[in-house]
Amino acid sequence: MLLKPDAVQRGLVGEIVRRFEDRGLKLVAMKMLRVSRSLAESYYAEHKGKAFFEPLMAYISSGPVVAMVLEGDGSVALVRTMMGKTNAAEAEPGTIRGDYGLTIGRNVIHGSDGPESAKREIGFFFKPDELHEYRRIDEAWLRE
Ligand code: D4T
Repeated sequence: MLLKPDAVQRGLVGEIVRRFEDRGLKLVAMKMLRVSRSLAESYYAEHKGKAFFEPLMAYISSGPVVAMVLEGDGSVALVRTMMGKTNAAEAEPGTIRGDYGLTIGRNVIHGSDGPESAKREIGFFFKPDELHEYRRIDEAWLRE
């Protein structure tokens, strides 16, 4: 997941991380960094040539972001449900974008859309030894 520059600028990092922690997802890596133009182009390569590509490049590299890796049962789908629709204007209240976003171009957060993209995206931001293996003390109480 990536907390985009607007999440950082608007002081939403703690609130968003809290939602995932409260839900029971395990935080296994976290880093603040500035996304370079070349990293942004690789990350969003599938969108190159589209009308929103240049504004997206400018936005994502406009300030620091927070990258993180969350682990848990069905975490990819769960995170996407909690984020809400890509276009924040259509996101349901109660979702992150539905509570904190107003438009598609400032939609606060990114989450991988599947295990393969998660693997690829984790590789952009983290070395293998930056992913931590540990047990949360409440793990026994999160599932039957
Ligand atoms: P992110 O990457 O933010 O999780 O978005 P999604 O994975 O849900 O959506 P996406 O790849 O389709 O879009 C990537 C990114 O581009 C912005 N965007 C997208 C935009 O500014 N205008 C648009 O019309 C679209 C389709 C928002 C997210």
